[in-house]
Amino acid sequence: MIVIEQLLRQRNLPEIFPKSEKSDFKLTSNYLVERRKEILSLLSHEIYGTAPEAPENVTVKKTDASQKYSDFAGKAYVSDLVISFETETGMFSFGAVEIVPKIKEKVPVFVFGNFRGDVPDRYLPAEEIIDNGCGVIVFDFNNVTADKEDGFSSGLAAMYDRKKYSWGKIRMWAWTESRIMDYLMTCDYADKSKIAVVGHSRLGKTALVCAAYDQRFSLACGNNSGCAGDALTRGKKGERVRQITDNFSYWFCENYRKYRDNEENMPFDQHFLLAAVAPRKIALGAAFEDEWADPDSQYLSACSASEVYEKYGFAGLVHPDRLPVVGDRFSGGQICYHLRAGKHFFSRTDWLVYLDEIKKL
Ligand code: GTR
Repeated sequence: MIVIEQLLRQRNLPEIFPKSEKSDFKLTSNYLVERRKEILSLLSHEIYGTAPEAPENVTVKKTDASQKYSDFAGKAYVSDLVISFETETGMFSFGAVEIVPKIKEKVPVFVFGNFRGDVPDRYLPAEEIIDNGCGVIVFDFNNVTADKEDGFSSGLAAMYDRKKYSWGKIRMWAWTESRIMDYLMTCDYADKSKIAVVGHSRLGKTALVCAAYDQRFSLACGNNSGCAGDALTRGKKGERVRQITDNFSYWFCENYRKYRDNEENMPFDQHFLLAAVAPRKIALGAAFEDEWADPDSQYLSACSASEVYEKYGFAGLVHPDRLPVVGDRFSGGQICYHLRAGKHFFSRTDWLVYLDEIKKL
């Protein structure tokens, strides 16, 4: 791996396992568990913010919605869900749509934060998901808290004191996906060992953050997640900490701003986020024309996080000694990376990869 090793050296990344510990590294599961906790607290402190404890009870009101949307030629149960839980200042509820194929076996399920509540949607090929024997619970992230700078006054953001929890909105959406997981744990139709979290772009960042903190997810699919998602920040092209915090500072905790034009001083990089998902599966989608996200930096992040998977005794990203080209799909290990042609978008091509990966669990 001469080429890739050299490219990684140029990025000057912080080590997931600091040197002193590495030299007399003992492969104890306890060490890996402790290091994951340290990485998560670093990510909470420096980028995504801290979140409240999970609520004790999550209740769900379910109503048939097969007429409202479609039941896809009678192939699926489609329901509106209202998901509720107690917060520090009262009850909070948000809506989602559940689509479950009418088959006898337990099914793999995607938790999907989307930009809209439409079913199907240009980012949600619902019938194809059903035909692949999978279920999906989709929600409009604006129903949780608005995707705008509003002084944390909308939805879930308004329910908690931000002096107590430093979470930005990415962490809020991710935390909400865990509330959907709370519900899924009670569903007979769901194969609990095959639950994935998936999202595109800002919601791809969210999906990775969700799976990093919540080990009940067996697969995290980050589509075109880029800056503050899967892509390495050091040496990144396109969007960097300055741009993302200029436009979307409310996605993060305050501390992230310290790294504007100062990325070399970050005590982490985005491979730490992937490391916190290990040894569970990750599927990363990149698009050739998506220079803002930077497909090479997405790929190198996966290469570098592979070290952690190896410590757990698995292969991470199985890849050749070169940068990716259009059409590449590396899915031989626990990390899958694909680079498709075209622009920043959540396309059917991407979904077909994630469907393969969930079915392989
Ligand atoms: C962009 C943002 C990216 C990405 C994208 C999206 O404007 O700079 O980080 O999240 O939005 O969510 O579509």
